[in-house]
Formats: sequence, C-alpha cells, structure tokens
Amino acid sequence: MILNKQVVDQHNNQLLDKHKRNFTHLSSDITHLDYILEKLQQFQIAIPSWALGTGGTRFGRFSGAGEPGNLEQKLEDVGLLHALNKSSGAISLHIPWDIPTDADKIKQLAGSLGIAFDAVNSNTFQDQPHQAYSYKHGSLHHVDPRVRKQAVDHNIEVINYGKSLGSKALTVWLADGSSFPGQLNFREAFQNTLASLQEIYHHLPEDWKLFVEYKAFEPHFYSTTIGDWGQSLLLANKLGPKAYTLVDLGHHLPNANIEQIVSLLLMEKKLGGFHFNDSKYADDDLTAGSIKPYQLFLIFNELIDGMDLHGMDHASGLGWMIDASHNLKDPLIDLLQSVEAIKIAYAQALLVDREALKKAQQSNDIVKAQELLQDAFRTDVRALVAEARLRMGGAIDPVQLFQENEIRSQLIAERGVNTVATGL
Ligand code: LRH
Ligand code: MN
Ligand code: MN
Repeated sequence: MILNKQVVDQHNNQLLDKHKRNFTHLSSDITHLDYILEKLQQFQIAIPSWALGTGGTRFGRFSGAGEPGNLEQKLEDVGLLHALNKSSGAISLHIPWDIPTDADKIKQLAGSLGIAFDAVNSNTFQDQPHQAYSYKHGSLHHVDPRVRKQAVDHNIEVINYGKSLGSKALTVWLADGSSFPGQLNFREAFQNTLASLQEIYHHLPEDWKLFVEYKAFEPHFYSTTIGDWGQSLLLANKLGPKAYTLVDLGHHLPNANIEQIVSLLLMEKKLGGFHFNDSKYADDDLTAGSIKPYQLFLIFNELIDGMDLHGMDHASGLGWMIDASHNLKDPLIDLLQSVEAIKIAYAQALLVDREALKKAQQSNDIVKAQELLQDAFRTDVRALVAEARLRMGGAIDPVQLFQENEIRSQLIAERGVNTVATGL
C-alpha cells in the first residue's frame, strides 16, 4: 500500500492551521453548515475503469508510465484515489476491457479498499477478436438480425459479470448511426434498437437499472441512432420503469441547456445519472468543471431542487460517474481534480437559499434570483469540501499530497515504464 494513514496525517498536519483559518472564516456565514458537511461526506462519485490510463486522440496515444496493467491494479488506483479524497468509493467497469475473470477475488479486493461496483458498461462499438460479425455498420440498430443478436448477447453477458460483482445497473452507449444522408432508415434503426434493448431489458434483474446514454454525433457525423435526450427518453419510456436516461455532459450540441434537460428528466423520474466531464467544442472529455464551472453548478442547482421535491436521496438516488479522458495529464491527478470540481459545484448549490429563490421566481424578481445563484456560485467553498474530506480521514489537498509524495514514481517503480492500460 503506497498510501498509509501516517502519510495522510503528516500532510494534514502541515496544512491544518491554514485550513482551519479558511474554514472558520467561510463557515461563520453558513446557516446549515452541518447539513452541507454531511451531504458532502456521503457523496460518492464512481471512477471509470477506462480512465485510469492515459487516453489518446485519433491522432495518437502517448501512454504514461506506471499505468495499471490489469483490473486488480485498476482497483488499487481507485483505492488510492478513495484513500485521498474519500469520495471515490466506486468503480464503473467496461466490458470486455476489464473482465472480472475471478469475480470473488475482485470483489474481495474491492471490499478491502472500500470500493463498490457501479454501473457496468457494454462495448458494441469495437470489434473483438474471434467475434462472428462486425459492428462496422452498427450493433443494436443493425439491419442484420444476427449482428443485433450478437450485440444483445454481449449485453446479457455484461449483466452477468455485473451480477457477480454486485453492480446494480447496465449502461448502454451505442456508436450506431450514419455518416451520410440516405445511409440509414431512421425509423427502422430506432425500431431495431428498441427491440434489441427490450431483449436486454428482459434479462435485467428486478433491482437493476438500464441507463440509455445518448450522444449527438461521433463516431458518426450525420445521424446518431440515440442522438439526444428526447430519443433516449422515448426508449426509456417504452422500455419500462427500470430504464432511465443517462446524461453525459459532453454529448450535446454546443450551448445546449443541460441544466434544463436535467430538471425535466428528474421531473419525469427518468434521470438515471451522469457521466461527468467538460468540453469546449464537442465530446472533449476534459476534467469536470475545467471549462464551464457555472454550468456544473447550475446542473447541481436543478438536481438539489428536483431531488428534494421527490424526497430522493442525494447520495444514492442517481448514478454519479466520471467519464473523462486524459491525454496530457496524469490520469489519477486529473480524476482527483474532476471529483473536487464536482464536489465544489455540489457544495455551492447546497448554499443556495431555496426559499428566497422560490420567492424571487414567484414575484418575477429576476435580479434577486440571479443574485442568489451568483452569490452561491461565487463563494469559495474549497475549505468546506476539504473539511468534509478531513472529517472522513482523507487529505486536505489530495493533489498536493499525490505530487509531494511522488506517488506516480512509486507506481512506476512497481509497474514499470512501458505500460498501457486498457480503455479509450
Ligand atoms: C464515447 C464514450 C461514451 C461512453 C464511453 C465509454 O463517447 O466516451 O461517453 O460512455 O465512451
Ligand atoms: Mn459517456
Ligand atoms: Mn463520450
């Protein structure tokens, strides 16, 4: 174990005075401090197994050193993150990139690190060796029923892997679409997708959820068969109560009002969860909150409003997952930064005076409503997030600890220099 309690304590002692000063100053103005700290402590965000290595672009991949070479090492990496921030207590697996061949052993290792298994993800966007049919022209929407069956069977296999680990959800993201007008019959593609998903849904255990992820474009550039939240919601509604829409922040057309989408999905009780990331141009998969932090805050503002209305549990009501890729930064540092940004947005949204906001909306007081949101967003809540982490035994500044203790160098010493983790 690279990180023991002593290392964390030493780091915290070094930063404690400064932290306490900041925290005291900040908390003196917060009326519901204990409530916020409790919410922050409960909040867990799943780490994607495919983001623990250095990602690439379509022009190249520059793998980093000391990357995890198998699922056990990926779990150790998530364990490391969780030991640092106490908010990464779950992993989301992608099959077949990360097959749990010995499920009991994997479960035991995860348990010892305090890690649960979040949604399992299927992969019908790449051909695998020895596969009978190609997904070049799609999977669940394919014109050939044999290809559709192969893709359905794969999803059922993924459910079974998930069952063996204690997962409770399957996420389906399809690359199915078309790149040229005329290539595809939209209605047939949609109906084939629905029929395939119905078969998968049929194999879903009673206490599971099916997350239907949508994406506006890429890898196809003319149409995507599940292209937006409307199409995903249509499918989820037709499939039944266990099916939900999954919102990946990077999967929208530019300037889409994601917070409005979130609020309506929540109202319909069809919001499954999130793939958090950020983007400037398209599906850039950048660190959460690194480009549009106000958008992230506004999403959490809608979430708290809608979840409180439904009496939903903030911590367990939805699937909270990161879906980022890092071709320039150390993946573990990037993931720490993403989790931190998400918690900051959550903490800021918890600060919003909801009663006052309701009153301002009811009286068409635009200025007051805007001020209430901006006031919360402009509050520096980092000491609040750090205090929640400290109370759980985590590090005051996880990134600083990671760097000062040269954790990547230790991983390189263990795993070697020439390493390539499976993933995007
Ligand atoms: C492709 C994608 C998608 C999936 C992930 C595995 O866009 O990023 O978001 O969830 O690959
Ligand atoms: Mn995604
Ligand atoms: Mn994506």
